Amino acid sequence: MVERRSDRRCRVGAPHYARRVPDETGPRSPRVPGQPDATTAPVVGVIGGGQLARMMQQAAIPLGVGMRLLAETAGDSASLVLPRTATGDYRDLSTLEQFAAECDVVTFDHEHVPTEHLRALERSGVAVRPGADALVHAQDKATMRERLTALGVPCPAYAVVRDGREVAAFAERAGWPVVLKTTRGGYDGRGVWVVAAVGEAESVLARTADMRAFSAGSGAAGPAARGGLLAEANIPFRRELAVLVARSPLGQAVAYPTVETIQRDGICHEVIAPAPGLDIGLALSAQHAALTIAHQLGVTGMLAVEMFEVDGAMLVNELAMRPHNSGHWTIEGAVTSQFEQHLRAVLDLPLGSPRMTAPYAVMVNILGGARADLYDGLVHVLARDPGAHVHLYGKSVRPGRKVGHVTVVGDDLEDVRERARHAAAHLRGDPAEDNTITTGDQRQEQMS
Ligand code: AIR
Repeated sequence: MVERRSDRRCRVGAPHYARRVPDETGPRSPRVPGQPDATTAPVVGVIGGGQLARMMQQAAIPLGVGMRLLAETAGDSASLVLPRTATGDYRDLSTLEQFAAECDVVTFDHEHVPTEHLRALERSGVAVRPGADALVHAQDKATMRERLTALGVPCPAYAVVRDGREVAAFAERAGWPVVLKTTRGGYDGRGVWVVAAVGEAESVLARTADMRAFSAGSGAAGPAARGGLLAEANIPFRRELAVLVARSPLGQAVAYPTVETIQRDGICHEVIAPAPGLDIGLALSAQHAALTIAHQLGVTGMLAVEMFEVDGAMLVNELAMRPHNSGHWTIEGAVTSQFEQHLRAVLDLPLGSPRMTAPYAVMVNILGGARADLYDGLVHVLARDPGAHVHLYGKSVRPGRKVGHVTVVGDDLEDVRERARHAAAHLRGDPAEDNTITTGDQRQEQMS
């Protein structure tokens, strides 16, 4: 049995905000590289070493909070900036147990850790945040749809389908095209297909047969989805919205302003905060829905709720329980960034203000493009716009991969948007891209 750090001195999750004091009688924690002897600050363990973990580390520094990483490789985006990085397989329970023993609380940079391993960690007393019972709703899309529907949260029509006949029966009521999604493991457009006929659906089912058989056998999928794909109605939305909320184990919760997200091929390209021209009633009901979901599901940490705006109402599309791309703007555009908020929430510290620091913030992703070395574009961008905030993730450039982002905040939305777009397009090596992204408002104008 591994002695856990939390056995020795952890008070994370105590229903108060007391500062921890070293236990005079108990064994003292060994000196940990990168953390002074004197501190009683907790150590947050993050599973996954991508850009989200990297930006969490950036937020841990001013709080004086320790962070350990379980990354896949020493070259991962966050491994490059964190001295206390373990490398290993997040699908291996003993690796997870050893890692958790060095941390006061365990959280995530992605949703791929097997649910049964999280439950095993919880049974042995590890503070997993968000907990497995909450996180499963972000891991398994069929489980999420069932639960949200039971809670009365508006969602697109859906069914779990295992063969062409079931897809056809679903299309009878929801219409073609149908959106097919793997229930687990997909992100950034991966694991999603839009099919217009039974034959196309059958070919997706055939291509995913091995993966579906594996998840049915391993128990990775929820009971509803075992061996199936999620079929959803293709929603003719006006635009996509997202709400980020944070909730602590104590139950304190805050909501960030409702934002517009602009996606292409399932990948987020741009985020505008707040969503321009959004009806105030709809903005508030979106925030209310996100807070209700966080409360009902018992989420701890950040929750991102992605939504479709349709005819003055909203439908929930996806959930994520970690800092999310729709909240990168908060680093400069809000009093408390989503990364700091996530750390505060998983440590059960008082939450910070989600208020914006300027009337508008626009974040544009840098997706892997023509330029192999992003640094080559930096001089131009920094010289052209001293107010632009550039974030490069240290990742190798692959086409379409999220390798950085730019945020600009200010009073004039058009100005802020143009500057963020230009900087991101130049960094990816494609200045011609500047004007190709349209917002929901512009799309509406073009259609009318
Ligand atoms: N991520 C997690 N879920 C969705 C996204 N985009 C972030 C995490 C993860 C990284 O993207 O930070 O570690 C993986 O990026 P990539 O480009 O290596 O697939």
